[in-house]
Amino acid sequence: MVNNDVETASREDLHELQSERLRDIVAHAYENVDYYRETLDEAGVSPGDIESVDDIDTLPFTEKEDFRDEYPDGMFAVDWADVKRIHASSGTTGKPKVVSYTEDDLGVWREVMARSLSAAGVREDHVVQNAYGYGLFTGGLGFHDGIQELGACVVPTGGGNTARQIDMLQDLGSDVLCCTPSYCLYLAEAAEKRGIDVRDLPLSTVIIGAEPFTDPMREEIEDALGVTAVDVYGLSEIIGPGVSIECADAQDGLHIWEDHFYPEIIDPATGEVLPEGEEGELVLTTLSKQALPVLRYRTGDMTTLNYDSCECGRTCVRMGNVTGRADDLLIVRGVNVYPSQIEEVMLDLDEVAPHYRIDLRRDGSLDTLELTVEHHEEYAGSSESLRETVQARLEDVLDVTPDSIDIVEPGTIGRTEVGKVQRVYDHR
Ligand code: DLL
Repeated sequence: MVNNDVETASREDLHELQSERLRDIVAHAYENVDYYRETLDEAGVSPGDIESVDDIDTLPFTEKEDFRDEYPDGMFAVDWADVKRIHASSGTTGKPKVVSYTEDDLGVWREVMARSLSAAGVREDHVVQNAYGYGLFTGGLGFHDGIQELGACVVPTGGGNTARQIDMLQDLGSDVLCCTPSYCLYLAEAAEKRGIDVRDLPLSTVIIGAEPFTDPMREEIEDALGVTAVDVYGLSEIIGPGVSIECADAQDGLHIWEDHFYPEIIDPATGEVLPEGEEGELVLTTLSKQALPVLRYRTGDMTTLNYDSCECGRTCVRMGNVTGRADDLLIVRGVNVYPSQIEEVMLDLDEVAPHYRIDLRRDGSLDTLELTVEHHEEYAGSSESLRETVQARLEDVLDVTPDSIDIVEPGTIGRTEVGKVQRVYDHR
């Protein structure tokens, strides 16, 4: 462990630390950010009303649109002279969310990333290949700094350039690879085309995040690369990667570094805080960030919280694997469909490769759902019989059946070499 005292603190001590930090951060946000002064005043809450984290639900939520409205620096709580790093999250529409860090914030980020890597089983003598994109995206530099803070060796390959990525894995014998789950599969596939089986390389762990993935997808990755796949979670508005991670010991939920990030789960429809264990939208409050304090941020990510003690000895709460976002819900002819439901079916079928896309269109007033899936390299049967199998399996889990299921050759569906994979295309 990197910070034994905090990582194994008693829940009481943690509560006290969180309460002290929350009081300070609310005051800091109120005093330095017009947006927070206005929203807290409107809600009739003053910083002095916050005595402990138990009062957190009196604070209003912050939403993605608020970041966009305050673009670029309206949410900053320090002078530009104290801002030492900028990142931004792209988003598919509208303005990016610009996020900032003071020198101390960068220190916190390095530490939570080092804690995360250590929890994932990375050691000082490991060679860690970092294939997250460097630049405004928080993945590349966030991992880079954390790997160095831990004292391991970083290979800063960044995103893309797959041929070189494979050379490095082979020639340097990298122990750990950090990249998105979809890129793991792409890399294994590209290596195979060059006659290299990644399973024969020394690589033992991949640290995957930045995109939702289901458990069957993780198994597919572990099989294809012969590794342990550890789930890492984070978002730019809160800090970047390093909000939470699975420990290699239990691989059963992601430990949230609660001394810096306070989690709640709410009902996305009503905003009501849900009891422990129930699934809902994750809301996070930064407890220490100076440049960009964020109060009760609605992440849009759906998960659960588990406060049971963990076999690794860490006492901080664990969140469930995020398989989707509150706004992922696809409404097709009035029926709710989550892409993760389709993914689970696809990955459960040996005849199907882990590559698919979902297209939604509107035909007159009717929605249509088209599914395209690649058959597995070794599948020798007919497309028609595979289509029937896929259709029957989907009918078991969905209340709406796809209007078309297209079985295509391996390699037909576009791969994502850089950035986040897109599997759903809503043309409506
Ligand atoms: O994706 C930070 C990151 C980089 C995390 C590298 C992990 C590894 P953003 O670009 O701001 O930041 O996107 C954040 O990505 O709200 C989730 O919807 C999604 N996401 C991130 N990690 C996971 C994960 C980075 N492990 C958004 N599982 C978040 C599922 C994830 N979704």
